[in-house]
Amino acid sequence: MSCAANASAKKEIASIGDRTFLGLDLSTQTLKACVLNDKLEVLKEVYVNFDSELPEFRTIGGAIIDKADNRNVTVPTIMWVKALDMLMDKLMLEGIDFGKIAAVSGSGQQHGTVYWQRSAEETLKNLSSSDFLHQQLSSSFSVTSSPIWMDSSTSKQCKQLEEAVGGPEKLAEITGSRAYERFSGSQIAKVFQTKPDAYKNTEKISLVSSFLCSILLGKIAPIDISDGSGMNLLNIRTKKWDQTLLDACGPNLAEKLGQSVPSYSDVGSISRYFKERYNFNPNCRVIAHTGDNPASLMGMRLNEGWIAVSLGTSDTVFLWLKEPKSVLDGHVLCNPIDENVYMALLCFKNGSLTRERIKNKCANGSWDIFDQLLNSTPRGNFGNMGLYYDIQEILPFLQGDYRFTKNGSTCKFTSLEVEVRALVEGQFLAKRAYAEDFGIQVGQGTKILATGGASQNKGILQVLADVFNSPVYVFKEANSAMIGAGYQAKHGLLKPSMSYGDMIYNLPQPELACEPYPDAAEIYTPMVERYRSIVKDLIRK
Ligand code: ADP
Ligand code: XUL
Repeated sequence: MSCAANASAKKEIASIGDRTFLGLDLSTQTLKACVLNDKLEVLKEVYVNFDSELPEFRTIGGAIIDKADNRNVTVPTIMWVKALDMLMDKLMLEGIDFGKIAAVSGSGQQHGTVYWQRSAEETLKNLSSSDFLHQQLSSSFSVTSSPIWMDSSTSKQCKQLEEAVGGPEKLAEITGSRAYERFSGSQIAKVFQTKPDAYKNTEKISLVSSFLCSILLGKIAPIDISDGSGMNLLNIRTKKWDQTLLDACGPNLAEKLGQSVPSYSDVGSISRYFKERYNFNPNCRVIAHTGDNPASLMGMRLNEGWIAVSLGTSDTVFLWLKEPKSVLDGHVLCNPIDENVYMALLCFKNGSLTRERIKNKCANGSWDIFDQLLNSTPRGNFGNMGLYYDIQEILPFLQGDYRFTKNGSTCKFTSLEVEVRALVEGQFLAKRAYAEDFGIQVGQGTKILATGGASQNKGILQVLADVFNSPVYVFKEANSAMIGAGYQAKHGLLKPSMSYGDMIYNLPQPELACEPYPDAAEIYTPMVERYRSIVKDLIRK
């Protein structure tokens, strides 16, 4: 579309008084959608859970862990397409008036890659509105199982990427991160090395976010710079792909990735398929999709002095960064709101699914009993400490369960309640230790904003407040990535005439959920030091 035509389409949509915005989140366990009104209030939310509603794909926690080598973690790409069919039907059953949706944006679990077969773009352009998407896109993927962020099978490719630019420090300086197994660059390199024919037959490569966007757009959508900085391929200062890194992964990669765009970019109008099948307004705009953590940053409306802690399938800690910095543990990503600033991100793989395992083992599968056990033990847990890594952890790079009493390591704690507290305290001690190592100030004046599925749990939030010795706040709506995508839909539509700051100015403030107990610093500051020394010893072994 020409600039003039684009501007007039924007104008027409903006004049619709009761317009709405659609925000999607293709997360690890669930595909989520919300419809927001013009005041950014949530009108409707619908979900499709992969394990329970698409049992034919046999995922556990939304993923398939290879039985022969549990470092390989993938998702059948077509499952996500089928989930989108189901989500759209659910929105229709809820009586959503698709004609009022002025713009749509989305978020996706970060780092996962989708491999589009040659001719897939043709298929996307010519989808018939009388058939389901999953029927028509079933042969569109050259690699049928997408590697996702839980994968840790690419240590060899990580080494190659770091060597290509002169070491981990240099890679971190260019891309914001040293090489990480789950990052898309090493995942793409592994596909090239292990499935050369599939790589050759791949016309385009999307991230999970830009894949979802491509379906809505009816053509391959660009990768946005914020999710793009989770690939170890993008120069976070110039916002361009780094040719040396592309070459280290596979041939013709620049062509397969296409040019990256700012996250708020208007990338086109909704495809004919959605106009005809669901009666979307022909002027409905599609705004670039981004990663779930960048989308959460938007949805949580973070200000300076705030640290976000997301307790979803993965646990993450993130915050707004004015300037990029080079760190070896953690990531610097481009910011989804403004391409001149950045965000810091720490990711811990063993989040909710590990908490669920201990809940099932110690609390009969009940969060209420889990909380009772947690609350029946004192802060500091009588000197017991536990580290639980069901799958290969990122920070620190460890796997397995490790338990310690005051006097040294043990294979079993004396009671279920000690185990529950050891898990939750151990998870937050790790977050505080790595946040401090990143240079994040924790303590006086710090405020924590919690989100994600487990942020509904007051007992867990209390431990978070105590370990960080900081108050914890929450929004009523815990799905901040989905909400952030809805905000981005409006932001992308109205930019530059309305800034993100102006857009969110009147929205309600977060609510205080927990305050730290007065003895929190005295108990947990020495425990953070003990955690560091335990981890140092475990890594050395
Ligand atoms: P994702 O977006 O990564 O798919 P969510 O943010 O939707 O994940 O969180 C899902 C997780 O929330 C579930 O795995 C579950 O363990 C956790 N969860 C839901 N309710 C509670 C609760 N009351 N206490 C602790 N965890 C909870
Ligand atoms: C972030 C990360 C995860 C995924 C899934 O680096 O790997 O948080 O985005 O949520």
